[in-house]
Amino acid sequence: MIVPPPPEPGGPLGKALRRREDRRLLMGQGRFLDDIPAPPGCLHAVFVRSPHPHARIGPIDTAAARAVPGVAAVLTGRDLGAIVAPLRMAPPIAGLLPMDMPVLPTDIARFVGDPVALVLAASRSAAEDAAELVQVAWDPLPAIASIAQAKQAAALVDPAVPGNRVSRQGFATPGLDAAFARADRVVEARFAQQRQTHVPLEPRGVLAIWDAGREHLTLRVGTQAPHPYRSAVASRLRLKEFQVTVESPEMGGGFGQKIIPLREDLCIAAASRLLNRPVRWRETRAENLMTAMMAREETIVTRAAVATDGRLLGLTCAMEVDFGAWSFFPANYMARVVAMILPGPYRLRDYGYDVQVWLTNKCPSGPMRAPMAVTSWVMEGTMDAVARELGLDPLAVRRINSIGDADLPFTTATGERYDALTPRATLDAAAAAIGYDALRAGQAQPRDRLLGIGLCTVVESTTYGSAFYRAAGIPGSGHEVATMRVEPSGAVIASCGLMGSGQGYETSLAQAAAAGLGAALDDLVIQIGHSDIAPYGMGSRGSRGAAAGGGALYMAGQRLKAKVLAIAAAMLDLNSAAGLDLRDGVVLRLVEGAWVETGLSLAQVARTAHLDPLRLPPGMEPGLHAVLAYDPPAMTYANSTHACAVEIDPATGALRVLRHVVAEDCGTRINPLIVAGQTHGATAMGLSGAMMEHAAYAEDGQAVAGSFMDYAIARADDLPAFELSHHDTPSPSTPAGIKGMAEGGTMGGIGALMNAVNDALARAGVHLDSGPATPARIWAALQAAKDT
Ligand code: MCN
Repeated sequence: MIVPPPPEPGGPLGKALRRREDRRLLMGQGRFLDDIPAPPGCLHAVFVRSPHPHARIGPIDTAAARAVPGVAAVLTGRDLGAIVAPLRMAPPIAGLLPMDMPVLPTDIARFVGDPVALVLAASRSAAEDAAELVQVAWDPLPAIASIAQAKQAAALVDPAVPGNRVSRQGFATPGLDAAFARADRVVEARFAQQRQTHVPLEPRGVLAIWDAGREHLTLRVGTQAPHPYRSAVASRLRLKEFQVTVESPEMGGGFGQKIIPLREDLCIAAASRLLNRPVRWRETRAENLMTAMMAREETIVTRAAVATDGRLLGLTCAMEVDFGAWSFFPANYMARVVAMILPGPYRLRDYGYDVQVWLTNKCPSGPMRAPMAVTSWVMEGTMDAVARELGLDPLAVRRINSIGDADLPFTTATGERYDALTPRATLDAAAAAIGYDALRAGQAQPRDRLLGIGLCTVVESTTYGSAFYRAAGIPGSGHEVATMRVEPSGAVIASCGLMGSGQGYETSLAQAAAAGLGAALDDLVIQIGHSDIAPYGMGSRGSRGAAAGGGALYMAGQRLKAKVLAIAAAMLDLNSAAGLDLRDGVVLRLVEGAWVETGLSLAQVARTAHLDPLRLPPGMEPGLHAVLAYDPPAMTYANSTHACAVEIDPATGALRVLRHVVAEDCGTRINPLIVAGQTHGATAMGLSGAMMEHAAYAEDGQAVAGSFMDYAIARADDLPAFELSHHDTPSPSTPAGIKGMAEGGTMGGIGALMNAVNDALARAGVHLDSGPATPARIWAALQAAKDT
């Protein structure tokens, strides 16, 4: 596909406009799921869940629950299994073991919170009361609570997965052994990231309305991907897609948790159909923390072959991932990401990895903002380990290895192609902005607090075109479809298959669409989040929204603009549209090198297109609309460098982030204010995860973080004011040069924070190779060093 050149300056692209949606959100006028009144006859749903990490499910006695006034039904897996097919968790990929996940298990519960029954009542309180009366004859089984236990295989999490290992994938360049043979030193480093969960401000929920007369199901549900969600519901409920409408109201965060329907959604949809009543479910915070979806529990050991000057000759990475009881994305995705992202911004020619994915009796895992967010910490922590071992400065080690302009285009050891990447520039900018040299000098002064500086350069995969899925062996497409209609008044309605959970799409996508068409922003609206209004699209994930969705809208606008100008030429009695342009809704003409107004507007052209078609050029279709599908390149990479300064009180382990600088490059920024907001949010998520979040389990597999008293997330006063700078290096291979950026902050935040903590602790001869970096864990590490 030929990618059009970047737009002319002065258009809507690149304007730091305030978000259109914020007015209603800040005024309390947003319409979230709970703001939608319950339809007449609506039932409220509460799930009965397993208190055991692993247990055989005996008979379920629902009599007492059914006797509670207001209770309409108590359903189990036997009732629902008849009308909902199980979720197929691992696609049929060679080397991967497929696993079927029943909507409600009837035989074995695999983790604390596994749902086993569904109570439906006229009120939420009646459903809650009744749920407590459901009697399940549990027969507890030995639980697998860690990878170490999974390896012993005293019990199997899934009978279809012998040895509890769901996948193992490896790779090595042919020159890897030689690289290690010629190394002056081999530096080993270990990284263990703790299990975390997404914590959207608004937990999950769904309102299902089955219309028996029309045999049609309407689901009002916050989803990042309305069409794939609808397809999954339709196929699991054995309906046709035109029998299901998915309407996403405003969404209070998703972070990867709200892409596909999870089991609860399917149960609610099925219950509505079965009982022919509207059914509403609202997840509690405890359910969201313990049972929705988790991520990030990974342990990695790297071995770096280096020369004494710090040059990286080769690297191996052995990763073990604890997936919990199921995974909502293919296990081979892990290895793909380690291949794709982990080598990051360095000239690493020889690389090998071994990725093993294990099942345990914990909450299932799935996509969470920044796939394998740990990779940047791993690579950048390895650079720090190399610097420590060789007595070199960490910044110098990065500079000597960093991919510079002269290296581009660069093909990584695993075949990824970097074109417009600026890691060297962002590294220098972040180091300068934080005052790296002055901080290092300050570290050498006597002080009662330990001062640490952490650097982390991120190469962020964005766009995920279809070629990515083909190459990775993962079913799926990366294209996005945009539609654009200009109504007779000149009002423009544009749409695509994305759905925002806080990204400000109504503003940024409007900017992309208006820039392509040349419409005035105020005349254009983005309509998304409705399966029957928006064209089928892949949804919001993997930082693809700006490039794939924004790109499709931009190109649809350009396609429509060509028609607008052809009509304008006919209206102006010109032979061709050459020398005409549409900007800000006004048709301009190039006269002696200057653009002058023709007196025609988009509205006049639109009126002619719709209502006076005989004035159109011969053979032209009436109306003014365009549909365009855009499949972006396999991958477009953005980059950024985070620099973080922290202070640790050695007496208490208290950690304070003094400053956090981000220098980033996501190509052409559609809306710099939104990019800044996304960087803030993503970085906050990374820092929060590194400092305190922990979806903890006890050794027996019991979930122990079920409220915000146990699961800490950073508050504003835990975080510094972020200091941002930008390098706008347009991508040569996307419309208008746009790259995505929404996840890099999370990766950089984790890496920079952990590296800063370890830089500070190194003053006391201590190293923390596992998260979270809580005061208690920092203090314990300092104490242990003192005691030895
Ligand atoms: N943008 C821009 N110019 C660019 C790149 C991005 O103006 N060059 C804008 C985009 O137009 C979009 C936003 O920044 O409004 C993010 O764009 P992009 O990086 O393409 O990411 P996506 O649109 O694909 O969003 C998904 C991404 C992911 S994967 C998660 S998870 C996530 C996230 O975005 N979850 C979020 N950001 C979130 N923000 C909020 N508030 N809540 C979530 O749940």
